[in-house]
Amino acid sequence: MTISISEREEAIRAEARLLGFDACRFARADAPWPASERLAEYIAAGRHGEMDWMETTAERRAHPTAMWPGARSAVVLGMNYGPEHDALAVLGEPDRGAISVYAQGDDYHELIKKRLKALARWMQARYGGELKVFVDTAPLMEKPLAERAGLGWQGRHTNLVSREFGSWLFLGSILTELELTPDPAGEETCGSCRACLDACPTGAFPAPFQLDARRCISYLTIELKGPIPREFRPLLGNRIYGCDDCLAVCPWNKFASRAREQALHAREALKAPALVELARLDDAAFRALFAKNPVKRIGRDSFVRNVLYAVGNSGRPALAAEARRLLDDPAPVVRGAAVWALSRLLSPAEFEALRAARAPAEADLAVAQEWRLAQPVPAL
Ligand code: B12
Repeated sequence: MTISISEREEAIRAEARLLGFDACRFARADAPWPASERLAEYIAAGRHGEMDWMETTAERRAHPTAMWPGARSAVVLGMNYGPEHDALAVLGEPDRGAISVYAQGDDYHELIKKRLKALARWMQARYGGELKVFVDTAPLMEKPLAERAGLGWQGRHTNLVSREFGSWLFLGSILTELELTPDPAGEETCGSCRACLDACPTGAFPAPFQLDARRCISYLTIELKGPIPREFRPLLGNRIYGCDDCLAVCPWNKFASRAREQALHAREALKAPALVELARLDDAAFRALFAKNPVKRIGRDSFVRNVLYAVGNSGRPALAAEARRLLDDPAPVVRGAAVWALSRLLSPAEFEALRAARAPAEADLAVAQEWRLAQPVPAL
């Protein structure tokens, strides 16, 4: 029996659906695209900040065939992670931390990779051909590939927007040697809307469709090691891991539904955790709270750093006791953030007394600098 081409594509789509994917479409992997040049410009302008891996993999990342010359087609998969609650509501609760929606459930990397591998095995057994699977961490530009396959289009916030799932869609891809029939590409349908650009608390979009990661709260709270530059700290508010502002205001979200995949639903403990509890996490408690969750990737010290900036922005003097205790933390990045938080919560007189008592004994240069530069603010 011969299988017609569209039967093959339809069978792959059906299998993807069974495996829990919400979208599955096909693109040519070997056609040229403008994304290569744009990636080069982005890196030349330094917009990747300290994500050195973007620079070191730039050549392979520029195009699917630069990474794997055998790639002919891409199967691009989407998984809906739409929240059931208003993602921005927690921003109005300054004594609680805002963890971005993508990180409130299980780690999507593990989940999607497992399913991509299952789909790849199924495809190989049926249709043969070499294939490779990708989700997030490999040097493949997933958003332009998803746009080409027609899952949606890259919106002004640079993420892929879907007519069905709004801005809440994870992406994963399988590259294959098979010649699959491509679907029509997505067409940009943002109209004159600039809600995402205006919503960004740090002005991270130098122009529509372009992001300067160095100003993006997602980059600052997740990717950046060491102290977050002082100018951004007040703008973080209570965002302690990632940021959803540009995604959450996208009007296309009105068509979105709650994630079908239960593992991606928000864990109760991560919807709006109290800062006072997060500031008390030691390494073991951190790993237990964030088991199988993306937050664990940044480690306890960077996380508590973020929590302390939120404590400093909380306007709650009662939280100063937590920051005071963390002045003795072994991690310099935590001690430095504790200094900043205290400069925002204590009265200027109290802070000056503390500075006089503690700063001279600080051996770490970066933390000593925090003591020097801290400017106590009277009351928020
Ligand atoms: C590096 C990275 C980041 C960095 C940089 C993000 C960025 N926009 O570059 C940081 C840490 C900031 C980040 C943050 C987030 N990320 Co991220 N990230 C990636 C990663 C690994 C690579 C992205 C990349 O290639 N950037 C390089 C630049 C050059 O690409 P670009 O922004 O797409 O640039 C395009 C536009 O600027 C456009 N362009 C440039 N000039 C012009 C001019 C015009 C006129 C036009 C029309 C277009 C245009 O062309 C460029 C090429 O396509 C991908 C996974 C992957 N392997 O692809 C995930 C990925 C993009 N991230 C993802 C997510 C979920 C997030 C966050 C939402 C997480 C969060 N809640 O905190 C935020 C969103 C922030 C934002 N608005 O982008 C998802 C996005 C899913 C989707 N629906 O799009 C991805 C695809 C991971 C996945 N597998 O699901 N991320």
